[in-house]
Amino acid sequence: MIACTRDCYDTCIFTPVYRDGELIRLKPLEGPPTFGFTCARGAGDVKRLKAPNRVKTPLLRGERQVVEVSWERVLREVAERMASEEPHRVLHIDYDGNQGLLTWYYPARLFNAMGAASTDYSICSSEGREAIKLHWGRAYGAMPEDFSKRPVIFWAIDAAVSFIHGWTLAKKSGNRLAAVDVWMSTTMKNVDLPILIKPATDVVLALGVAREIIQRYNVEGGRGFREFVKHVERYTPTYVSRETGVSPSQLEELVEFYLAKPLSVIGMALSRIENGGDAARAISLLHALLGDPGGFFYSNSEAWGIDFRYLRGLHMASPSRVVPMGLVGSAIGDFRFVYVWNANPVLTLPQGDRIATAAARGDITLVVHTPFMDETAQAAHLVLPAPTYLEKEDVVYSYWHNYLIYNTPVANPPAGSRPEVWVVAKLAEVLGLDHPLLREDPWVAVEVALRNTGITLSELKARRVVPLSKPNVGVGEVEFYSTAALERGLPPLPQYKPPAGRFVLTFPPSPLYTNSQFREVYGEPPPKVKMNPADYVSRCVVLYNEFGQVEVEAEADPDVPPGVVIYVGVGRDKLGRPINAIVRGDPGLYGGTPKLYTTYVEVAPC
Ligand SMILES: Nc1nc2c(c(=O)[nH]1)N[C@H]1C(S)=C(S)[C@@H](COP(=O)(O)OP(=O)(O)OC[C@H]3O[C@@H](n4cnc5c(=O)[nH]c(N)nc54)[C@H](O)[C@@H]3O)O[C@H]1N2
Ligand SMILES: Nc1nc2c(c(=O)[nH]1)N[C@H]1C(S)=C(S)[C@@H](COP(=O)(O)OP(=O)(O)OC[C@H]3O[C@@H](n4cnc5c(=O)[nH]c(N)nc54)[C@H](O)[C@@H]3O)O[C@H]1N2
Ligand code: SF4
Ligand SMILES: [Mo]
Repeated sequence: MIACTRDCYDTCIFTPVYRDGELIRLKPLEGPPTFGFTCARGAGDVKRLKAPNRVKTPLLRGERQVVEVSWERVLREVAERMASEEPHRVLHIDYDGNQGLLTWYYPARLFNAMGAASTDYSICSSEGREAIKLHWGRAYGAMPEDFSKRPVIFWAIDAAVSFIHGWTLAKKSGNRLAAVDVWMSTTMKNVDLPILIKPATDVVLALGVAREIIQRYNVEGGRGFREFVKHVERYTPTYVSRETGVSPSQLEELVEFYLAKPLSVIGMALSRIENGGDAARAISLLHALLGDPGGFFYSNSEAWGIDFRYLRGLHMASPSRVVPMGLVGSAIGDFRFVYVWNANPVLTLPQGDRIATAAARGDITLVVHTPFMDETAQAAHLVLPAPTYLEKEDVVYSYWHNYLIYNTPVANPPAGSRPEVWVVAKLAEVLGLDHPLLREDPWVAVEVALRNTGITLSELKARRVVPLSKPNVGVGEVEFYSTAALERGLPPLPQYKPPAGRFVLTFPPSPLYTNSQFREVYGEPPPKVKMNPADYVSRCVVLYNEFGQVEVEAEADPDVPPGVVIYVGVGRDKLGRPINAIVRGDPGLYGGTPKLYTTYVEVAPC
């Protein structure tokens, strides 16, 4: 069995199917957590192995052309250029292209051991996680089985597209479903109670619901309850309706929905939305009011006890500088050497295009370790070929379900490719870097990182798929008024700052891609936005703001309310420029995530 390592709630488990010794298909596990079905990417994975954009040998960009070189040569080049820069001018950018413990986490040890600069890993979900923790001390919560036991509300998540197993469990249960979104997404169209909300105003709606619950439900209170009651006083139905666009009668329906003790799926997207950390806090507190501390789900990545810091070597070494991911593009001038693995920052980070520009100008040396020739690899001076998850050994966890999986290769990697742990060990050797972090074998590091999970590595290797024990979230105290926040100089109660801007550009997921992956199978996402018919000005529009401009096709779509501009997926404009050239990078207050889903733009005909 093997688990999909993509950045996805579901972490599907498959049995490989072979014909004449060759992998032809991945068969989804019939039981939990995969229930016999998967997504378009899971179904297309095998095709991707031999895609024309696979990187098969190390590449060196010369003056005029890209040439294939040996590993020995490429490692020497990387090491020489890296060693010639001061550590704080060396930046590593890695994210969740593959969620394996060895692929993603362990390799950071090389850079931490040398005191290089790191990002803060904030691009996706840290804002909401840190925000919820201010009240609960944890951000994890409900488990897969809870999805079929009670009504479910999908708040700021198009689960029918991005979280197909959670969505299907809820849908098949026959329980009532609700959703809160800024447009009529697939999820919104398929729930009993769809609540269309103005962008970035979710915290107001949640506090408005809180006010109503307090007035008619026998709330027992808890630490800081009185301050909270006072705080929500001003979130009257009239105020809620004015700010959010949700009518008092819809608010009433939502209150009724909450009184039935639903499960709240707090979309990680709230991390990327203005006031979104505050919204996540407020939604989680509704479950405190209802006396139901296990009633919300955000991300369970920290529920299993895996020591990610240990894998990265942060128990023993620290980066010389930490850059918020949203500011990497604008701060690229501070660096001279950038090493990327497991991410495609030129396309996926705010103003990530500046990384490519800096590389083209020779301001930085850019090195990329990847299985695929993505935008970042195309901009790189040195490209190192990596095996995909189907071609290497790893340990995989999920941020939703509690299965831990030992992956072993089900296909042969390109002969010239090397896994991440091999590359960092070799680089340490060529650099002459002798550090205890790098002397520890990667598998020993995994063994130690799993010590608090209740399972040993040898047990995992023998059983291959192991359900980890679930934390008891039914107990433990909540702080309505967060003293943890006060200590950090943060607002103790969820705050609201009215959004400002005529048009908000936002990004729902596409069923065909995971972030920037799978374009070799399904083609490029169309460079197109959807807008309300009343906002439609032309078939081709320029979206612009203080960061720059992009040119895209426009489509009038009544599913999109006025003022909202929808770009599906993570892609480029008509001229090939990353859409992210114009998204916001300013970090969120709690966990640093940039508010890219609330990007203010102006719209003009081309
Ligand atoms: N098919 C597919 N699945 C994926 C991914 C993918 O790219 N494709 N990406 C994976 C990754 S990396 C992640 S982090 C998760 C993403 O999952 P999440 O981040 O949890 O949410 P999404 O499903 O992307 O949907 C975000 C929704 O937020 C809505 N939205 C935008 N602004 C606002 C607002 O102000 N308020 C409210 N209420 N809603 C708003 C958007 O319209 C969209 O429908 O999915 C993972 N799964
Ligand atoms: N405009 C816009 N921007 C977004 C988003 C959005 O919705 N809209 N979503 C944001 C979110 S939620 C996230 S999580 C980020 C995701 O940002 P990224 O993590 O950068 O996105 P991915 O496309 O998942 O990563 C793809 C890259 O991972 C690498 N990769 C895959 N498997 C492996 C492997 O086994 N080994 C190595 N070495 N490399 C591998 C490949 O180079 C591939 O190109 O993007 C963010 N940016
Ligand atoms: S991308 Fe998500 S739904 Fe698709 S195969 Fe991977 S884990 Fe499953
Ligand atoms: Mo993400």
